[in-house]
Amino acid sequence: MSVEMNFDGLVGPTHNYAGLSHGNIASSKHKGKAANPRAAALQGLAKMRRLIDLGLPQGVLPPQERPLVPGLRALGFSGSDGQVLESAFVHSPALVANYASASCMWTANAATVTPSADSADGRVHFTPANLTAMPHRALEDAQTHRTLSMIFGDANHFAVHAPLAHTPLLGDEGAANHNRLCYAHGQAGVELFVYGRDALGPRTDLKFPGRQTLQASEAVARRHGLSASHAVFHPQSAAAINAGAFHNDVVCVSNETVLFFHENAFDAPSELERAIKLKSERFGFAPQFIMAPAKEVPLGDVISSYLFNSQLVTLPGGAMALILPTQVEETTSTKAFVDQTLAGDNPITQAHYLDLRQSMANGGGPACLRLRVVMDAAQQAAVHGGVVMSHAKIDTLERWVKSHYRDRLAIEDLGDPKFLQDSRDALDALTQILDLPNLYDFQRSSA
Ligand code: SUG
Repeated sequence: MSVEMNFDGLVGPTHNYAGLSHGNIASSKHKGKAANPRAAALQGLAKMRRLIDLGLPQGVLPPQERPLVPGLRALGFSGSDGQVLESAFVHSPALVANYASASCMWTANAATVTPSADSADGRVHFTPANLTAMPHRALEDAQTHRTLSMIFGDANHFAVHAPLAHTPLLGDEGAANHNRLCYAHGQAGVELFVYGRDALGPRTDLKFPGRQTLQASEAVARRHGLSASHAVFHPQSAAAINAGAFHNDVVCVSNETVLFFHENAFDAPSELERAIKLKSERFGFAPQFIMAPAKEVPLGDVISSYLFNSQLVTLPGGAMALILPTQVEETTSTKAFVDQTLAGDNPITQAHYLDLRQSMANGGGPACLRLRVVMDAAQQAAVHGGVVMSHAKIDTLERWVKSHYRDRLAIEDLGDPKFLQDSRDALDALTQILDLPNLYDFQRSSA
């Protein structure tokens, strides 16, 4: 039987607020504030624990090596690793902030995933996202590719593609701009690719970057062996991007037959509904559209609370549940909409609110923190066991966080060689817990 497994990003020890993401309102608002990496990582682990308690399989993706000394060295800084970091920081704290971000925690941006029910060759396909739109995020894809290749290494079951080329033509933000609709996870379905910009089309009036391009979405679909009968391509609305919905998953989430979204998420939502309905007929299901009207739920409330950046999951008994950030409960319009949805004639019957404030302050809610991978039993058995979560493993990771992570991190700490060493010690210990030896550059170069 097929299940959907969420692979959450483990928050790295360098979690900080550098205000790096233009167009991400929370990131800009918290620029320069001190962060609490320890609380951030524990909040993320508490979410994983909650999902396990709800009966769902849960995996983890390890953080990347940051500060990324090889990246700084490639810019011409020299000396020991500590000297590279110090001299780069003297030159430009902002530059080091880009090479020190813990942004890979938002694993919805790690890759786009096509389950075997949709792909031409019956394997699960992954394309690591190149994240070219943001300088700090564009540093992630090489390690993401390596990490996914280690975890999903069995080529009989999985195909991990190389990331798309780093060109403005092919800006790819991964699963954050990808939704899937189907009767049940293991069955063939419709994959909805939402793009922010047509890189070959006329210039638009976007105030903030339209990160995902149509050309990247089309390339991913082709590589994954998705036939035209499975794929729908639709633009994000400029109104949503300009209001701060830098990824489509800030205004929309899907699960099985349900598309849950805001009225302003897409231009021409009725055209989108028509296109999905047409394709879903072939796969024998009727999609259900749950749209929040702008007059009841203002777009501003959606973006500050992250109502649609919820996880929408099917629990073992068949009930559908929303996993939401506490900000949704604290915002009158979004709380009312959730209550109305639970009482309405639709499959969503549960809402669970979680405190993810550390990640939320950088624009990352529950849905940003997870990569969904649908797998059958044989595919699940082929996943690298070290990253499969259990209560015992979460206990171990909590202890690891408590012994290695700081509870306060400010921008001025990022250039400190002692901080570099502490972060490496933490990651080195982590590779033992997750049984991923030599995952990081610093481990391979000192081997
Ligand atoms: O890419 N924030 C991330 C948030 C990503 C959220 N992911 C999804 N919506 N799926 C981003 O903008 C902020 C880092 C900083 O400012 O220091 C950051 O990268």
